Amino acid sequence: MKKPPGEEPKDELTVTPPKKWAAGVPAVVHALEYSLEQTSPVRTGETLLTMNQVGGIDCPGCAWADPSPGHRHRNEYCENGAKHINDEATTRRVTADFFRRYPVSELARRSDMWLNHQGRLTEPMVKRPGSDHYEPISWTDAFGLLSAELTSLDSPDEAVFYTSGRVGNEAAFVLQLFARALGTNNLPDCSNMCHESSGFALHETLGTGKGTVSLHDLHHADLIFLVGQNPGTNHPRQLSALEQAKLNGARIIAVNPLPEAGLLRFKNPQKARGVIGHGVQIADRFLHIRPGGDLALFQALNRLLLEAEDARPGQVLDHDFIRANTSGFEEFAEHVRAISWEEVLTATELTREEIEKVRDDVLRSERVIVCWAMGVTQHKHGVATIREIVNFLMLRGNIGRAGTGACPVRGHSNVQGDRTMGIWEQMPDSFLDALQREFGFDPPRAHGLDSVNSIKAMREGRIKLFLGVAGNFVRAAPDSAVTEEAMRRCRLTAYISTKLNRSHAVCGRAALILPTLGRTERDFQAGGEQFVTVENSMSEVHTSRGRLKPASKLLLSEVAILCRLARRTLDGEPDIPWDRFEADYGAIRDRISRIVPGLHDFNRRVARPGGIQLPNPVNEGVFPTAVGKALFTCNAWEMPHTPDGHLLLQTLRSHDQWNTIPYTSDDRYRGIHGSRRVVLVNPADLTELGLSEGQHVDLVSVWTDKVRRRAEDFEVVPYPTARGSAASYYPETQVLVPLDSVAEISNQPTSKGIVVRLEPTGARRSPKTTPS
Ligand SMILES: Nc1nc2c(c(=O)[nH]1)N[C@H]1C(S)=C(S)[C@@H](COP(=O)(O)OP(=O)(O)OC[C@H]3O[C@@H](n4cnc5c(=O)[nH]c(N)nc54)[C@H](O)[C@@H]3O)O[C@H]1N2
Ligand SMILES: Nc1nc2c(c(=O)[nH]1)N[C@H]1C(S)=C(S)[C@@H](COP(=O)(O)OP(=O)(O)OC[C@H]3O[C@@H](n4cnc5c(=O)[nH]c(N)nc54)[C@H](O)[C@@H]3O)O[C@H]1N2
Ligand code: SF4
Ligand SMILES: [Mo]
Repeated sequence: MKKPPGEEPKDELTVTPPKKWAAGVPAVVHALEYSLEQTSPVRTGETLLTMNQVGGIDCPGCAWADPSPGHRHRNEYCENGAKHINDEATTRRVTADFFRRYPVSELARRSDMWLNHQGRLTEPMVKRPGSDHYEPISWTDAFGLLSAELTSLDSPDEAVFYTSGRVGNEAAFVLQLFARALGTNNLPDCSNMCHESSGFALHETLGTGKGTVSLHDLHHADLIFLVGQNPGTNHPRQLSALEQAKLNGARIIAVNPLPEAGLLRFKNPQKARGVIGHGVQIADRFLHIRPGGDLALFQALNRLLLEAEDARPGQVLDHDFIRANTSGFEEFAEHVRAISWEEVLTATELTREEIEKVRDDVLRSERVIVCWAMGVTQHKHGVATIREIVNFLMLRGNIGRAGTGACPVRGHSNVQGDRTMGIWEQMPDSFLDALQREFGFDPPRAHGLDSVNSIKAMREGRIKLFLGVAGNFVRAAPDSAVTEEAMRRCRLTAYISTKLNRSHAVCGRAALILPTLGRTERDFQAGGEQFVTVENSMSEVHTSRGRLKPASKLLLSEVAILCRLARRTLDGEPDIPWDRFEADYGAIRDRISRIVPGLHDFNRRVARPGGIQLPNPVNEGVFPTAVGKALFTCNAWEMPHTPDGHLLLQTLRSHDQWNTIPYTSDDRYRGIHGSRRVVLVNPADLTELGLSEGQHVDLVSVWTDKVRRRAEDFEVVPYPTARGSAASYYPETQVLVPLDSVAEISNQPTSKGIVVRLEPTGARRSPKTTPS
C-alpha cells in the first residue's frame, strides 16, 4: 500500500508555449505515470482493459459515448479517463488514524489536491457537535443519527439531497424516491451548475431537454461547430469521432476565446499513424471569440442566412421543415433582421468577413451539428444562446435528420441518467404521477431547491440537514465564503463519498462521512453480484460492472447506504421494499421500467451488448413543446459589460483535474507547469493595464452587492486569450463568483463571465519561461 503524502505540493510555476496538438504518445505516457503513482501495474491493467468495453467498467470520467459493440478499440479510453479511474483505484487509504492525527480545522486549511491524494475513505466517521475531530462510528449508529435528525425536522423541506452525475441510475432512483417519500423535492445536483441552461433552452424550443445527436450522426455530418468546449481535455474521445468525421469529409469550426490544443490538431494514440505522425487538423476555422459573444455570433449568422434566402428565394432555408414543424418564424425573422452589425462585432471581437465565411460554410453543408459545453451554458444569457443555436439549426432543417442536430456535450458520466431517474427539483407531473401509481404515495408537487437556492436557504437557516452523494458541493458551488458559512450553519451534513474532499472539512455542526464503493469495485449483495447502469451524452443506457476488490471491508454500496437509511427513516410508510432493492438492483430496474418512458423491459434490454438507445421524439419528427411544434424564439442580448481597467474572467478546468479535484499543478496543453494560481491574459491587455509577465496580482471581483470578493496571489501569464478577457482555474477562483450572478431562467452560476480587476501585490517572479 502506498503511503499518503504528508507535504503539500510545492507551488513553482514554469511556463512553456501552449501545445498545438492534443493526445499522441505523451498522453499515453502521462496517463500511465499518474496511474502507477496511485496504484499498481496489475490494478491498472485490471481496470483499464475492461474500461468502456461491453460488460466492463464505464469510465467514471465524462459522458462521451462508446462506439457500438464490435467497433471498440482494445484500449477504448483516453489519457484522462485512465487518470480518473486510477484516482479511484488508488492503493492509498484514509483510516481512523488519519482523522486522529488531523483535526477538521486543519483539513479545512489543506488544498483540494492534498485532501484527494490521501486516498480512499475506509470506514464511517462522525464529527460530533463541538468536536474538532472525526471519530469512527458504526454503520448502524450512523444511520441512527441521520434518521433521527431527518425525523426531527419541522418539515422535510428542511433537508437537501445533493448529487453529482457520478451516481449510477439505481442509486439515483433510490435517492429521489427516498426524498419524495419523505416529502421533499429538494434535489439539487451538479447539473444545476453545468448544463442547466441547455436543459431549459432545449426543452422550451424542441420539447426535450436532451441532445439529438448520435455518434453516427457526428461521423456523417458535413459541418460541426464546437462552441465553448475544450474536447482535448474534457471529452478526449470526442476527438476520435471528429477525426472520423473529417475522414468522411466534414469541416469543423471551433468557437473559443482560447486556441485550445485539442481544437487545433489531434494525434490519435489508438492508431499508429497518430502515435508517430502529424495527426489530423481538427478545426478548419477558429473563431477567436470574446467570451459571452456566442449569442451575437449565432444571431448574425441567422441574419446572414435570411439575407441569403432573400437573394436566392427558395434555395437557402428549409421551408418544408419550417412550415411543418415550427412556430414563431415570422417574429424571429423580424427580430434577427434588425440586429446591429456594430454591436455584433463589438460583442464577438470577430470581423464581418470571418462571420460571412462561416455563413458560406453553412450554405455549402447539407448536414450541420452544433456541439457546446460550459463556455456557452455558464453565462448570464446561456439559455438565450442555446435558443439561438436551435433557431440556427432549424433554419436549414438541421434537426431530426441523420448527420444533423443539437449536441450538448455532458460532463459527469451519468449526469444525464440521473435526470432521467428523477434527480431534479422540478420533475414534471407525468413523472410524479407515475411514482404515485407505482408506489402508492403522494409525492410533493411544489418545486424544490436547486443548488443556488439551497445555499440561500442554508444561509438563512432554513435548511438543517444536507446529504451529499458523490460530489464536493462546497467547492463546486459559487461564492466560496458565502457557501462555506451557509454549510456551517447546518445541524448535520453527511456525504456518501469515495475520497476525502473539502466538503468533509467545511461541514455542519455535526458531520458524517459515509464511505462507499466506487465504480471500479465488485459489488456483492444478498442477491449476488450486482452491476449498475448509466446513460451517456447520446442517451444510450448501458451497464457498468466493477472488477476490483473493494478498498475496505467496511464500505457499503451507494444503493445499500440509501436503502438502509430510507428503511430506518421511513419505518414502512410508504410501503417500499428497500430490502429487496438493496439485495438485487434488478428489482429497482423493474420499477424504473414502469416509470421512465423508453426503459420498459429494462433488465432484459440493458443486458444486450451496447444496451438501450433511449428514443428522442425530435428524431421521430415529434416536438412535444407546449404548442406541439418546435419554437423559433426572439432573444434579446446584452453584452457582458466590463468597465475600463477590468477583464471578463472565465473559470475553467486544467488538463490534470477532475472538476473540483486537481490531480497535479500542471496543465500540459496550455504550457502551465507547477502552479494553478495563474491568470491568463492577452499580452495587449497586459500592456494596457500596465501589468507584465510574472507579476503577482490579486483577482478582485466586481459585483453590484459591493461584497469584497478577492482571490489572492495569482501570477500573470501572457496568453492568446481573446481581448478583454482572462482565464483562471476553478475551483481556486470559486470565491470570485457571486451567488447572485446567475444565468437568466436556468439559475446557473455564471462561472465563465465574472468581471474582475487585477490588483498588483508587489511580488514578481524571475521569468522562468522555458522553450517547449
Ligand atoms: N479531464 C476532465 N474532463 C472533464 C471534466 C474535468 O474536470 N476534467 N469535467 C467534466 C464536466 S462535469 C464537464 S461539465 C465538462 C466540461 O467541459 P468544458 O465545457 O470543455 O470545460 P471547461 O474547462 O469549463 O471549458 C470551457 C471551454 O469554453 C471556453 N469558453 C469560455 N467562455 C466562452 C465563451 O463565452 N464562448 C465560447 N465560445 N467559449 C468559451 C473555454 O475557453 C474552454 O475552452 O467536462 C467533463 N470532463
Ligand atoms: N467556477 C466554476 N464552478 C463550477 C464549474 C466551473 O466550470 N467553474 N463547473 C461546474 C460543473 S460543470 C460541475 S459538474 C460541478 C462539479 O461538482 P461535483 O460533481 O460536486 O464535484 P466533483 O469534483 O466531481 O466531486 C468529487 C468528489 O466526488 C466523490 N466521488 C467520486 N466518485 C464517487 C463515486 O463513485 N461515488 C461517490 N459516492 N462519491 C464519489 C469523491 O469523494 C470526490 O471528492 O462544478 C461546477 N462548478
Ligand atoms: S473521453 Fe470521457 S468517457 Fe471516454 S475515456 Fe475519456 S474521460 Fe472516459
Ligand atoms: Mo459538469
